[in-house]
Amino acid sequence: MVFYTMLYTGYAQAQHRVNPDEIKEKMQWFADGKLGIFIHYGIYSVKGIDESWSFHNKKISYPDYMNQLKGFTANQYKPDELAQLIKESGARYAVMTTKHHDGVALWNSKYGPLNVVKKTPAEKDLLKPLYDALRARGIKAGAYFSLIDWSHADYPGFLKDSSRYQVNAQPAKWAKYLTFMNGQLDELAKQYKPDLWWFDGDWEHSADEWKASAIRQKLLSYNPNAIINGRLQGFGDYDTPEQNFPVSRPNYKWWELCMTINDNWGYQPQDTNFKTPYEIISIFTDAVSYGGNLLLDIGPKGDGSIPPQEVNILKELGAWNKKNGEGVFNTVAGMPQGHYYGASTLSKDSTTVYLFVPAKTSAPVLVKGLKNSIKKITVLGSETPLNYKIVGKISWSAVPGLLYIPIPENQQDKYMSVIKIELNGKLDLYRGKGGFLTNE
Ligand code: H79
Repeated sequence: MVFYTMLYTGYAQAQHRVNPDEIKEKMQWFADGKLGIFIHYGIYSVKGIDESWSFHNKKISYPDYMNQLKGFTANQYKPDELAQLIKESGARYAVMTTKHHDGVALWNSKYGPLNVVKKTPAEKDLLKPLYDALRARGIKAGAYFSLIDWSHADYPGFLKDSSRYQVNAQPAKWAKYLTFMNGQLDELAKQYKPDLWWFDGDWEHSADEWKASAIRQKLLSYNPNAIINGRLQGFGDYDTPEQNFPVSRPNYKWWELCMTINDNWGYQPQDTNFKTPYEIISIFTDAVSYGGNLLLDIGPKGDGSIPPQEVNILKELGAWNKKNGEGVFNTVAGMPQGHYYGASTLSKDSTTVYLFVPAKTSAPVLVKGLKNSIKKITVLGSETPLNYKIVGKISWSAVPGLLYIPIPENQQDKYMSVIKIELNGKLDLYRGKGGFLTNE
């Protein structure tokens, strides 16, 4: 058994087996959507402890963990209100935990007894009404599904320092687990038709062991347009950095940062370390400027209500998106580093650049190496054209001058202003080193 007591740095993602050219059409809504809301809801919210990991890491006994089943009422779970809040946040998709590593299914699975309909006072399917409410609002519906099921007698892993068996020693037992797991996936595919599958826990087994390729094929046979996240040992469609913000741009064409709104995925009452709206907006715009999405997580309480701090953040984010969304949704990654010290995006036809400017700034914003002439500069939320100045342009050289844009204080956003630069023609950048000729 391996223990991860040191900083774990070797969690390499399996090599992508999917050719981006073959999936680019179905990926378009995801590429345009930019913002998703992740929902971690499960029995762990009753005591407010780590989802599944608390018993796995032996912070609580397995029976005590499972005792939460008795307290899971979901009597304040209001899927319509939740979907409305998600809509208001500006998110284009939502991903709901259908089953975490603890194996507790949130729908009435006929595979095994461990689900909230059969085993908790909630006694209802939590997925159907949410998916319906999301779709009624034009929001894509995603299903988080843990490949790991530490509760299942046929699953090898259990506690951090004890497992039930080794796959190669008992292949028949493993095959039984896969049959169970695939049965649940069939149920989800047929009953809820997820637009997106968000797998988790693939690191416990190889692609061959999971039969990852067959899972992909099966899910696509139900819905060829379903998107599959990158946690299927190479058989997914996009990369999924978790919590850690990428400082250099991820390699794969599509990626999504999943991040908690405070420090935990599920509801934990002692965790009040909420990110501020400004922090969320700056993380969001930074991800988008690198061509990625943000999947922002919320954790409903055991009764299903949403903590007020989370409601507030989603509403603030929504208000910001309403005013500034033009610079984010349906855009593409921004200028390469070196032209502007901050996040930027481009319109799809690359005739407009959007710059993200943290509030409050008194100094003019600087853009370097912009060869295009400028049609107009505005701040989103206002029609008034901004004045700007081009500094250091040498008349006989093709090297562009420096563009300085002062932003009037009364036009600045309280969190993040978006400066819209409309160009004549498609963005054309000078990438040289300052020589007299443009290629130097
Ligand atoms: O559902 C949430 C978390 O419960 C789950 N994913 C999000 C969305 C999650 N928690 N931790 N992780 C995923 C990553 C776990 C990494 C580790 Fe390991 C498992 C560190 C040590 C054991 C993987 C395997 C990395 C090193 C070995």
